[in-house]
Amino acid sequence: MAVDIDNEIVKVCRHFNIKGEAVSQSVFTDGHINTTLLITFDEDGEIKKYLVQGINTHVFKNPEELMENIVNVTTYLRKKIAENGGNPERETLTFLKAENGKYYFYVGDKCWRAYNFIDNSHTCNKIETKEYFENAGRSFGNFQKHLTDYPMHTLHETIKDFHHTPKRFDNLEQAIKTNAAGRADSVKAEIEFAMARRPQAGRLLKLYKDGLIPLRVTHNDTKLNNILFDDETNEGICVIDLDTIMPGFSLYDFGDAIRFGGNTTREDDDNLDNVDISLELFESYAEGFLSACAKALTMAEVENLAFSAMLMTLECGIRFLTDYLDGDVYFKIKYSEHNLVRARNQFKLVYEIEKHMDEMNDIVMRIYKKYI
Ligand code: ADP
Ligand code: GN1
Ligand code: MG
Repeated sequence: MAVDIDNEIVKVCRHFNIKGEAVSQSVFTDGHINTTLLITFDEDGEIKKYLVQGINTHVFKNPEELMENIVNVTTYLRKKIAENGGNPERETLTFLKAENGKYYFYVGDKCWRAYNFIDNSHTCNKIETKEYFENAGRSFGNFQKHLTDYPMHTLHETIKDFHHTPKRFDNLEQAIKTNAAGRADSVKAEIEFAMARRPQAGRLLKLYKDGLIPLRVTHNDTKLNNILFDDETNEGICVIDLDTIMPGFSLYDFGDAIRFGGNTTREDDDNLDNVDISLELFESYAEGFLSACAKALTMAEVENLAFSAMLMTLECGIRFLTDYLDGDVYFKIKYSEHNLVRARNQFKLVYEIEKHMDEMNDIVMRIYKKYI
């Protein structure tokens, strides 16, 4: 969406040594967390585009550690991409150093970063064709593969216990008790739906404790609009939104991608009749993902891919519901019931995934056997 040029944003750009005359500006409204602007400069006749992002410091409390993770990982990825004959300028993010020598800069209490805009690319909020989703699976599978040998212990935990589902249940319980926005009585059915599934929340953590699934370097926010697709080929070219790269389970990344992209409708469609799991899309993503990394997975990981789709959807629903109870302090909303609509949508999807769990497991096993 084009907006007038905001001189305050131009001033932010100057702190990142961006030169020239600002000629246009627009906003990306896809993300629920950061404030993302595209700003174009004319530098002596050469048009240059930059992404300038206001980091949400309510969510990411330590920008120093956040940017250390991201810069180290993108530097590492750049090498890997080049070694594999790819184009690092287009296939990973390149962050700009600010005048203070850091990759972020405070203007007042607002924290900013700037990076390359990847042109001739687009994001998707809803799958158009199943090939798209297979491409997305391949992108996230390759992302994980590229980071297999990354020194995991050097990563900071940018959001503590991000996918710790049992703790997400604890947070929900706390939000019900506190009832900050006075909404608890109006969501009894949603609370009951979630709480009935609490016994399943610790399953992946138990598998980890039993040594059956390993910690890996994971993205942790694998929604479809966190991949840039090439305008010409529709191939996934670049994985973006790297704020939550942390040690995690491969199943988090798989499940979260299905949660968003495997839904037959948008995450915030308020017509629950539209919400269903598309087995066709599930199969496409599993195909792309397993073609990239099947050999690296343990059997317990493979056996829980379908389950992870249920768990990550449940967890996200719980987070939306918790935020609704807290008075919408975490996710950006466009209207007052937005988080409730999102939570209901996710819970309907959980219900559908549960119904189709056996079929989803069969699909996984069939594809897995092709790649080992
Ligand atoms: P959030 O954490 O709020 O989701 P993102 O980093 O995902 O923020 O950015 C929001 C949106 O901005 C993305 O979904 C995408 O549409 C667009 N975007 C982000 N980075 C780039 C980039 N380097 N090139 C082109 N578009 C981008
Ligand atoms: C947020 O930043 P964005 O919009 O890509 C959230 C994810 C949720 C998602 C739900 C850091 O993702 O965890 O799954 O919304 N990111 C953070 O759409 O909390
Ligand atoms: Mg995003």
